[in-house]
Amino acid sequence: NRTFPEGFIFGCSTAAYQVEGAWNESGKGESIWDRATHSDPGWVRGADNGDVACDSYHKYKEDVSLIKSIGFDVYRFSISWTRLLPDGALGNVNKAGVDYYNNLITELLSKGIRPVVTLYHWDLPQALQDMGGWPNPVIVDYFVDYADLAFRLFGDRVKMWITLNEPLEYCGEGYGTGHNAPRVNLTGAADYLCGHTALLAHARAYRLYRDKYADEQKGRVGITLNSEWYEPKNATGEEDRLAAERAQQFELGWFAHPIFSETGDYPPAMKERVMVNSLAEGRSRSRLPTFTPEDVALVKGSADFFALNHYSSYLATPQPDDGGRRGVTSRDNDIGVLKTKDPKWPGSAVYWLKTVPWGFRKLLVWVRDQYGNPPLYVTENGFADRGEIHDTGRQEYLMGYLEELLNAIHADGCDVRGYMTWSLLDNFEWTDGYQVLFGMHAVNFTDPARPRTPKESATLFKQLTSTRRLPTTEEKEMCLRSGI
Ligand code: PNW
Repeated sequence: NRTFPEGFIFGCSTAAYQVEGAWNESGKGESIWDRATHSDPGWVRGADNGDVACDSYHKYKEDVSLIKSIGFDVYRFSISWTRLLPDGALGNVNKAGVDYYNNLITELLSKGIRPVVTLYHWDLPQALQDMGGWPNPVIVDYFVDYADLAFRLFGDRVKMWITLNEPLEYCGEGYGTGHNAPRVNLTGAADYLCGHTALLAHARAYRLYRDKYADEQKGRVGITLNSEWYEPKNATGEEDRLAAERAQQFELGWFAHPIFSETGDYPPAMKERVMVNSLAEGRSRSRLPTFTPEDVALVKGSADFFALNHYSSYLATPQPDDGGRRGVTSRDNDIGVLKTKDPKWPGSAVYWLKTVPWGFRKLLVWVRDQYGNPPLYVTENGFADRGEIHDTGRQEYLMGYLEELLNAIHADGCDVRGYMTWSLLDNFEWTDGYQVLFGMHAVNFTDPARPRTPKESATLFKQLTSTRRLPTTEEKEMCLRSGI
């Protein structure tokens, strides 16, 4: 069955720092990505940054017409916290920022496209980082104030909200490995503190919406969690099966278990392992913070739907020396899993992204079983190349992943309600700059006008949204030859 269910939603995603540009225009304040890219330009590949990016701040009408021409139902974009609140705090609301998002939302709705709005896609106000950033629980209050403002300003027209995008990534890479802004390298400690604040900030924003806005605005609020699929390296070995399950719990479970499980709180296996390692390091308590019973109750059930970003899979086997138990503090050692890629899996422009469609289906089934089959939206899924128009790698990827998504719906009974692809445009791919590109439209980043050109996958999506059915390979080829 290649048909998508009645009411299934198609869309595409972007994030403010990756597409907007205008980094200091019309009163916008400085974010941690502005600071990190400017203070150490060589840090990002090609010394690139998001100062101009796709210039969507000025070209949003053109973006909306591209979305319209593909026939998407929704557009997922993020609000730049510092465009609305330059210092991160109420007291200084930037009128130009309010105007920009009002204009974007109006433009979308005038073309029949519904906005899906992410409040936080990694661009923390630098002023809040100066207070310690996400590892400091004071950020909860600032985030709730910001969310309150956004609900009040835009909630009459925005009916689907995402509080945070991928806390696993921005905590793990921003405060753990130091790979992303704000480049804090305190793995196994500050990443867990960040995650704790993130869960509380999300839950408080969710409860605020329910209490103050839901009756009148009738919108829904969720959080976007990302997960790869972990497949046991040796299919018959119990050790590898346990390693794969542990990786799944430490990554998706870290955030999903407190919100979507029956019991709430962190996954038991995660609490136990971090405690054991912490004590082995001579500490008197776990590096993983503790939720009070009130916190557990606050966070449990704090989502109206499950939003999932998924890209690829890993093979899992236990980390041979089980490093954490030897006293080196790191989140990787807490997980204790060696992650590899099967060399047979087709590759992309980045090492971590291989085309493994069946992993998507297994992950969807895992979510169904762990969390009671929640209504689920895929909020990101996509493929990286060098920006070519004849994007066969992306087409193969999308055909494969959408086929497995259909299997998950029709054969496994997963309650998947929508699919948003990453991304509308080639854009600033974080520390990979403009060398690794995920768009269905190419952008010429050397031309000040930043012209957009549809890739072949844009045609494929056009066909998808008009037929609501996944074409066969032959139908796809025919459609590409005729240009719809
Ligand atoms: C997502 N991984 O991040 C982000 O939400 C986007 O902003 C980003 O552009 C997109 O994926 C493509 O990278 C991820 O290594 C980055 O597993 C890397 C991973 C997962 C998610």
